[in-house]
Amino acid sequence: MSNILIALGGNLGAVRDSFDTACDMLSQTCHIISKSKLYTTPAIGPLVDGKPQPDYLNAVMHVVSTLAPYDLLQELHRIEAVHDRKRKEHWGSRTLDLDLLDYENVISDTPTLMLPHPHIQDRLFVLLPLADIDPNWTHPKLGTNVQTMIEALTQKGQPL
Ligand code: PH2
Ligand code: MG
Ligand code: MG
Repeated sequence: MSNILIALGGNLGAVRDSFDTACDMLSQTCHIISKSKLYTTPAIGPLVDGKPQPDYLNAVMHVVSTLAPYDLLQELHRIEAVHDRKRKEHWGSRTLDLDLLDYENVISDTPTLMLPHPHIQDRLFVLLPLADIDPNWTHPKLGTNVQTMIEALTQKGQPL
């Protein structure tokens, strides 16, 4: 069994319901150990028709699974697709985004599998829910823990 961290996000449609059904689907291949609280967060990304995108709902969960990293990634993409996820604009609005944050501290830099997720340290919408799961989780590449990464972003004035 491998320890895995997954981020959930969405800002289109009934996002809470999408999170629930995504968890149900994920339970077929993963055992869910813990879930963070749900966070309402301002969208980071381009304006749509000159207006800010709707707020996101974000969460993080800890699961264990025997799926290999790439197979798990495929499964996350399949669950996104079932939720009508369209891959159009970079960082555009989306019904459901499932990001593989960490897989048993594996480091991988191939174009198809980036581990840990390259933006963990840049985004409070990932780090705050992650702190609910484990504030001492340490980034396998940077050697910095969640609490320290949150303090660095807060000092830079990143809104949440
Ligand atoms: N995800 C993005 C782009 N912008 N903004 C918020 N608040 N939350 C997200 O999950 C998010 C985002 C790309 O995946
Ligand atoms: Mg994402
Ligand atoms: Mg994604």
